[in-house]
Amino acid sequence: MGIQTLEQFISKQQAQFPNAKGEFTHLLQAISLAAKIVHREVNKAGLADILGKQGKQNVQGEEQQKLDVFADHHFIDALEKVGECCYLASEEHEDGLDLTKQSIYPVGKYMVYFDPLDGSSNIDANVSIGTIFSIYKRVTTDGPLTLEDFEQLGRQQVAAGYVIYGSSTMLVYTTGKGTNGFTLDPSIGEFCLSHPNLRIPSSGKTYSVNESNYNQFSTAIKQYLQYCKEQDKETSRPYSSRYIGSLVADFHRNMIQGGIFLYPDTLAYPDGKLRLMYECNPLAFIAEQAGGRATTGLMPILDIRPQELHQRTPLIIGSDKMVKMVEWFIHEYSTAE
Ligand code: P6P
Repeated sequence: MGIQTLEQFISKQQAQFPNAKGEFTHLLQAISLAAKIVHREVNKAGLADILGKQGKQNVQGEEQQKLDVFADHHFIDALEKVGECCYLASEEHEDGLDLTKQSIYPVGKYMVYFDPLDGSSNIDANVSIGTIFSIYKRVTTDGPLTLEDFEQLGRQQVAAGYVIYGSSTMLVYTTGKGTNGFTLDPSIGEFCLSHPNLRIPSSGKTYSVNESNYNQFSTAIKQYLQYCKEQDKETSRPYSSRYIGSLVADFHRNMIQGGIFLYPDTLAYPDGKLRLMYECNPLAFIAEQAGGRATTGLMPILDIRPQELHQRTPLIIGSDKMVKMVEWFIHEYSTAE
């Protein structure tokens, strides 16, 4: 089967909806454009003076790398100009952008939450980094956005995806009909279908967690990590430990090879470190659509009722059987405690 570009793939998907007006197609094209622009800068970051700190802190209080700012600017620019969005929320900004109130461009029905460049503290170390995006349709039909629009569950996402800027740049996304992966061919400037109908293997041989937090974990999580290290041929244990410290890179590895990623609550992050709206919900939607599983340990990530834009949640995500095993440990030890 010859090359199928992202544009061709999206058009084929749109053809299944006779009364589709192409709004969603335009939205994905805008995301693809911004991803290509970020790809270009990430791939020459070592050369340009773009490396190093911008000297400003973002709302997370983290040193803001210039590439962060660059990526944030280009995703906002592309998403505002496409005229299909009514709300844009970025990890880099305290408040979302309500386009129904302030845009010189046409306003549409899509709400986009995104982390423009996650793992950016790894840029100087040339470690893979990524963009994560989550797309909802507004619930209200027009006028100002209301709580009903902002409180939508992760299960109500119409699409979610990530871009991983690694040895190759890939765009992986779902619209609720399975998960597909596209690899950027820089020689033609197109994302080409490379991983049709991605499925996370139901089990894997690696676990991914920042073990330096071990002493802060619950008994259940500690017991699960011991379980990972035990010798058991039948379940390919002991698992290998793989932790890149870049969420998209750790998640993508598990998408391809199977495995589990855990960022449980710790003393430093009692609600977990990772963000619900633009990290955990999109990855949970992608994982479930690929046959995987995503939980806080007590409930599915996609069923959390959002309260505020930058809220955090514990995250356990990856191969279905491995995530279920952690849930079993949590159930066993919570009834015991
Ligand atoms: P820790 C990167 O800063 C990030 O937000 C995610 O990409 C990554 O999974 C996590 O934090 C790493 O956190 O505490 O293990 O360094």
